[in-house]
Amino acid sequence: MSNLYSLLAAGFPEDSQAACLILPDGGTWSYGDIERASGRLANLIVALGLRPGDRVAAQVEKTPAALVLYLAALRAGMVFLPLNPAYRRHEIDYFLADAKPGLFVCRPQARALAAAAARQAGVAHLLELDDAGRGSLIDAAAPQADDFKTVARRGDDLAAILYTSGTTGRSKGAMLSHANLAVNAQTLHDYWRFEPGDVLLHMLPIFHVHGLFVACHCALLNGSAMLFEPKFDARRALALLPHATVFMGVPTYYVRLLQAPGLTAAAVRHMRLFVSGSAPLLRETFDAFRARTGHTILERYGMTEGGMFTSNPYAGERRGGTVGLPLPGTAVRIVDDKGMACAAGAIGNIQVKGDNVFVGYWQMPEKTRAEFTADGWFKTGDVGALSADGYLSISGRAKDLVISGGLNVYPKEIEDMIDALPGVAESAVIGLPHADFGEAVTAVVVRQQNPAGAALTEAAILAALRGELAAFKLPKRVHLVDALPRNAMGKVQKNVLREQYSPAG
Ligand code: MCA
Ligand code: AMP
Repeated sequence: MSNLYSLLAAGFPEDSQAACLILPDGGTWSYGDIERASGRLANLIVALGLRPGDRVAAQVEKTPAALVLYLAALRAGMVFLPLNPAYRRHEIDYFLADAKPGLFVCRPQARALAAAAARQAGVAHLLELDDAGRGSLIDAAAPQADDFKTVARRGDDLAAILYTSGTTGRSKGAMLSHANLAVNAQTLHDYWRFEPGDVLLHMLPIFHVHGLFVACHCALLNGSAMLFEPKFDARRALALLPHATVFMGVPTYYVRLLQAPGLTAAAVRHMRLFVSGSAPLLRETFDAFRARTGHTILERYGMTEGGMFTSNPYAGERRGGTVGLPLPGTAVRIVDDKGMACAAGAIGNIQVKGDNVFVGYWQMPEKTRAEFTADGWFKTGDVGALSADGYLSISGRAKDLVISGGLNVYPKEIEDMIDALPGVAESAVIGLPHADFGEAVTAVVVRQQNPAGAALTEAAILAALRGELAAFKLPKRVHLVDALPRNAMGKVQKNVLREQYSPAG
């Protein structure tokens, strides 16, 4: 097994001038440009003194250079660590201290914070990449040679670490190997029948599995052009869809597309495939999209800890309300709380196994062991059922997790921060149904019986959290109450809170 980059590059078109990235301003990066630019950056990374296995962290906006940085890290044998630009100092400190990258690439506007965080974590090199794809990273790479011999890697060598927050409040770095990513890329490329001439409309962020691995890997492996947009925008998507054949998005994208008056069958006539994932696609969205466009969205299911596990079929029945069938090479089983297999149709814990399933959590061997069964199945923390004909439906989550607009928010992290505020006795964070984001982060806070408690307001709590947390994690509402509902064991009954505060409730 070789470097994942070599697998991807084997799919690059023969004509190195063929377009790889087409930008909003009409500018184009050819496949040759990608190869040369990633060569220069790989040479720079090596020249800085990083060695294979070292981490390269990036907290940058979505630009061609950001994607090229990922490819360069792969080529040089480094372990890539993408970080959401929305993360604040508190979050970045943790990731840098935990992963100890040799190089951290930040945005110039975040330089002061990044420098302090990098100093504290002992990161040797800090370079900048701005929102136009320029900066000291690019300047430093400019004198480097375009040619770079991609470093050989073994299948189990790490290619990336992606942090997923944890139910305990502490983030875990999911270690993904070259083989994990390669096998999933190839499987999805084949299962979704990528074909010559496909053009991917790419509007997802590239700091998560969906945008970086699922979307980019399929396109690169196919030698396809990507209409590479900085972010999702429904109006812009409608303008670009006539030039694309494949679109991938989280359910919020489909909800917003349906609200746009221009979404008609004619507007998406050339499309071959619409894929949805990262959060549950409501049946009404699935049905409305089909009625309006004639296209049946293909829903799939996966996790940072292994990429995609299941997918509705390309040619067979795409069944609304399900996430389809186990992908080739991935096994899925449903077990009860004692680990016994559930019958078809019965709801239980979803477990998966396959070469795509991650290596473990970075420097957390015990956490890793706890998330696998003795016979090697990964416990997803999702709950669902397999139909007699093999379709998986997800009915809930055993893990305490809110998914808002396709982004994960772990209540424990927010609760810990709220509980630390003066005047707060305790708090519970829940997800409530939300028309746009699917779920909305909501906090229920109990005041202390003292002047600090009496002075607490929703606005004050939100203001205190804003500086500390990525904005997408901020509660959309904070409710102040006298007590939280508890069961006989003393556990907070979040289901009761969800009922009480849900919009329809
Ligand atoms: C932005 N905001 C959000 C979210 N995004 N609030 C809640 N949930 C969100 N997801 C807040 C911002 O902090 C800001 O708040 C305000 O909304 C406007 O920000 P803006 O950036 O303009 O919002 P937007 O452009 O409308 O973004 C919403 C979005 C975006 C398009 C839904 O979040 C998005 O692209 N999500 C996709 C994420 C994704 O790629 N997930 C895949 C993960 P304020 O005004 O207070 O500052 S991979 C995964 O889950 C697995 C492996 C899988 O199966 O794929
Ligand atoms: P992440 O930790 O960002 O990788 O998010 C993974 C989680 O997203 C899974 O464990 C599921 O709870 C959820 N998820 C992903 N795809 C789907 C889907 N199609 N339907 C329901 N939940 C999904």
